[in-house]
Amino acid sequence: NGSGNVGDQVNYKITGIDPGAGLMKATKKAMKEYGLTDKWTLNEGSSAAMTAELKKAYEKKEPIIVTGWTPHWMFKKYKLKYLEDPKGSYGKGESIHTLTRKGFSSENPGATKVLDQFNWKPSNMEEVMVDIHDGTKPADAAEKWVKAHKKEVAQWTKGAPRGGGKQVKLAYVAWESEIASTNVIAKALEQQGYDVKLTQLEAGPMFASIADGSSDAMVAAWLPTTHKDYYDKFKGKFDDLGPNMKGTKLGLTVPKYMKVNSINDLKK
Ligand code: PBE
Repeated sequence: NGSGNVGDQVNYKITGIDPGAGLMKATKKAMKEYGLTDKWTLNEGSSAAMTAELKKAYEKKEPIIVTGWTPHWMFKKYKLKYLEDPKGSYGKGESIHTLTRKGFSSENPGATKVLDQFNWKPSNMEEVMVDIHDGTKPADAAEKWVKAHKKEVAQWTKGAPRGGGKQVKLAYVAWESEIASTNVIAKALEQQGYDVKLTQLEAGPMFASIADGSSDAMVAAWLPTTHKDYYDKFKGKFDDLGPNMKGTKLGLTVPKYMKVNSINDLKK
């Protein structure tokens, strides 16, 4: 497919996502560290626009480089690979943490308990993501998952009192992974009798809304690297309930039909 080096093939373009994503920051860092500076550009957009471009290229077997992460449905639907990152620009494997606003744990100990016990695997999240990608509404996909995984959900709600209609305001970003996780924990809380409200925000405002108390909780803090800036900026203004998932990954992603294997090779 195509001639010349990889840069020429993709017009020196990397298809990114929303500018607030930690993945965009990591990609800018990677581009510096691997010397992809002069001709290369990182396009900003959204994760939905990124996957639309990927689909278009993939169907025509055209070369494309996107910013990718795991868990994501795209690794289930397409044959993709991460470019090797020998310099470690994208950091190591991470965890996704649950954060709550200050004061929430004493005002709503029941919901806090559920949020604290919320914990699942990348493969679980991928199931929900694939279902949503296949056309199921996020709330319906979440309900389906919760119904089919009573054992897991029982562990999250174990020992937590009924909600009695108490409100829980969850903030999230429209990343496919976070659409899935936020809808699933929302269903688990609703099942427990809480009145859950979802607010979609950009990444910075999501962290800010926990810090200023306008949201109660989020299940979308990728740590220690991806959201380090946001985490450090608001440190002391939220409670960190710890990981709800381990084993995530970020990096430059290409279809397997491309010959390139390492970010190092993009310079050639
Ligand atoms: N993501 C998905 C986010 C965190 C969750 C990898 C796109 C980010 O880069 O900030």
